[in-house]
Amino acid sequence: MPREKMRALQTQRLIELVNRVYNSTPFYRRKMDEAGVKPSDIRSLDDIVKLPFTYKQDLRDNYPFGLFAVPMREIVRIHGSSGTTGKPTTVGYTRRDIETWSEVVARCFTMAGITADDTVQVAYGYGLFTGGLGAHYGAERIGCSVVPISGGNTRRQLQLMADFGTTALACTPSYALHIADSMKEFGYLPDDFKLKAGVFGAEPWTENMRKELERKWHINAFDIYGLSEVMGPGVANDCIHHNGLHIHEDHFFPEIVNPETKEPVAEGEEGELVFTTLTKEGIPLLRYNTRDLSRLFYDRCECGRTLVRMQKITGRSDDMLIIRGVNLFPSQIEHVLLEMNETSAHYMLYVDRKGNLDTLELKVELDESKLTDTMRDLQNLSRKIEQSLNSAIGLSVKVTLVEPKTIARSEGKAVRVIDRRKTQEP
Ligand code: DLL
Repeated sequence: MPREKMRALQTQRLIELVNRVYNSTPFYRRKMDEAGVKPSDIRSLDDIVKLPFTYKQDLRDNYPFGLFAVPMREIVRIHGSSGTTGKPTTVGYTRRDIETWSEVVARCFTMAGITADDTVQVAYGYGLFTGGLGAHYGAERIGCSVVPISGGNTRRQLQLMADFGTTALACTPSYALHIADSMKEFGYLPDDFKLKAGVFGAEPWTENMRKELERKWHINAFDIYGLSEVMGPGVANDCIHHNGLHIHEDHFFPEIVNPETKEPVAEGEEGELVFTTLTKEGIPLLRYNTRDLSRLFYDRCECGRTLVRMQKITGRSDDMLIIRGVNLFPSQIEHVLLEMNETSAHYMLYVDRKGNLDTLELKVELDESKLTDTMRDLQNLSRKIEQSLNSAIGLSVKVTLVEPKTIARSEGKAVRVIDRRKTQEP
């Protein structure tokens, strides 16, 4: 679609959206009234800057369904964030939202050269996480043979991949690397597989990691981006030129803003990626600030697509970590420790990548008043903390108890996380 035509479509959809949410969602009506903006003030795409931003915190504050814009009888699916500590975020889809979602994921897989002749193994987690079902519906929409194996059980992943002649793998890049590195252990060689494409996402990964995956699997590896609040996977994907990710901007209107001032940046400059969902019905979002850092490029891609491209995500403007595809804020760990009240609140979280899988180790200082001599007491306490963390954040964490005052105190902003994965990447 020529860019002018796209802008006209986006304008029409934006105007319709703003009127719709103002009249259907008290949250947006209040926010717009506070900002002194009426639906009639939005006449062109440039007027979007008049609208207030929406943040993850707004979804938490309105948990579970406060931002839904339709009655529950129109909601056919609910997804949510994995963490159970604090308030999770919940998103709802109407039947039409599921159709749009399938359509955009189908477009992503098509960019990766996937057709109805392909067998797609979906090794993203199925469940409240949007990865599994999102990829599933998109692949089915194309007419692929879909293998809904979900994440984990690496031996079985390899076995089915070989037996079924899987041609495309959809999972996180770190899991794809882990499966590749397990081939030898389970007696497989790359030639035992018919894999030709990988559609990897849900966590940041580098160009080097792409090369490594392509070399180990003999495939072309593609980057799929998305987030549950906006839809799930399928917001953007790169084409065979791997020159940024094409955003499905007829559904998700992107902006880049300065992380401090929240003002739009000049074209091509880095900043926070913001999306307005132009067509979503269940939980429409006005100017949702993802906190993901990227840049936008509007020039035409060699593939012929006119869709705007976003640079591969380079990081985040907040402290959210992504561990094996699970989003984790260090504050969730702190919350569990404080709630248990068995240790001090001084801790340090170490993130490592061992054999391509992320691992977490938490060092926590014992509380002076609760010092104990016996080894058994210490072991019981660390096990108890490990269990609480596991049920709260859905990730296993190795807990090591250390003596009081042994964790370095910081004089400025506390450093609570040491992410050693970056330096270990292939
Ligand atoms: O991770 C949706 C998804 C599933 C995308 C499967 C791709 C494939 P959330 O759990 O809500 O949703 O996490 C969203 O993950 O804000 C980014 O920080 C990060 N993220 C997702 N895809 C990429 C990617 C899903 N391709 C958060 N590159 C986002 C870098 C990514 N980061």
